Amino acid sequence: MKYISLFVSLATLSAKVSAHYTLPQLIVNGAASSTWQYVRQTNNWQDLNPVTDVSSSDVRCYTSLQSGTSSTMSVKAGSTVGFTVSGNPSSLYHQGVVNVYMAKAPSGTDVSKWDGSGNVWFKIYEISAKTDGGNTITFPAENITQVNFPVPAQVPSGQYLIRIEHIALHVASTFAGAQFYIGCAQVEVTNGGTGTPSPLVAFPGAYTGNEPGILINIYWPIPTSYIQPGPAIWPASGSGGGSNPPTSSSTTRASSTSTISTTSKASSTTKASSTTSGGGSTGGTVAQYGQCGGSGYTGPTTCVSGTTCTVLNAFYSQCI
Ligand SMILES: *[C@@H]1O[C@H](CO)[C@@H](O)[C@H](O)[C@H]1NC(C)=O
Ligand SMILES: [Cu+2]
Repeated sequence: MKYISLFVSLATLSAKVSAHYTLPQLIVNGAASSTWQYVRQTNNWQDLNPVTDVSSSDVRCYTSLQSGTSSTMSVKAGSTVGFTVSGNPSSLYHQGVVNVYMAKAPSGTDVSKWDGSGNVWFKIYEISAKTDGGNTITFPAENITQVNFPVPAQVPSGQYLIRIEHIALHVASTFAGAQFYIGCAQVEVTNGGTGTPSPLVAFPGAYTGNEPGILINIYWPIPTSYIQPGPAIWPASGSGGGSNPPTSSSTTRASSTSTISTTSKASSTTKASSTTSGGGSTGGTVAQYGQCGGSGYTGPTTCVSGTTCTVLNAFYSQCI
């Protein structure tokens, strides 16, 4: 009896000290795969620690100490896939936001032999924060045990990496305080469309760490708005005149059980304060929501017409 209670209190203590996690299982057709079957095993598979240096190559797939490859799963364009959370507890326990990116392996290159380098990543999904002008900030991804999202129907067929990141923001008020929990799955998209994904970003490269959605004190003063890090989602909702991807995805919040696909909390994840267009810069003009200034920034500073370069912090000005 003594033994058991000692064990329990130690377990409780360690859960508090290192409430970290991994994203080791791909969910396809509602079923979770084995751990690290289709998701490349990450460096933190045992210690569960996050990446905090956004300039490190590990911000891409977090596999620098691992073999870096896994098996490749077939998924239909337009279908819903997901990642499970594994940890202590097995949920996105920290307050933060989620982004999901895809990158197509160059033709002729097997995705299992590809590292995902270059300007190849486009964002397909996000779970942002919700704000109401300064009274509250809430994180719809908080405590969810899996992240489900559609593979856009417009994605061309072929082999891809799907990269999920959860950016935990509980200690993000100093530079490199934000914690990145990352996983990359290998998939073969079938029944694909004819879209041209954009904008394309690189990892590392997509973030400087000074973005107002990464370098942020979420507690005080309560942020009046939240700007989701990264480019706009592709395809932009309502664009193209073609078929739009499903806009609703289900998430599963942590509950007393950790089984997959029970107690699903449907959330329509409308992007309250997120970007739906622009995000990058073309030529000498910065698109809406792109960076246009800040300490250390050397890129273009002219905002596309209709937007104004606005200082958000000493390191980041944005066209809004
Ligand atoms: C998440 O879980 C923690 C710990 O159980 C709890 O304190 C918190 O209120 C939960 N948050 C949400 C949004 O469910
Ligand atoms: Cu943690």
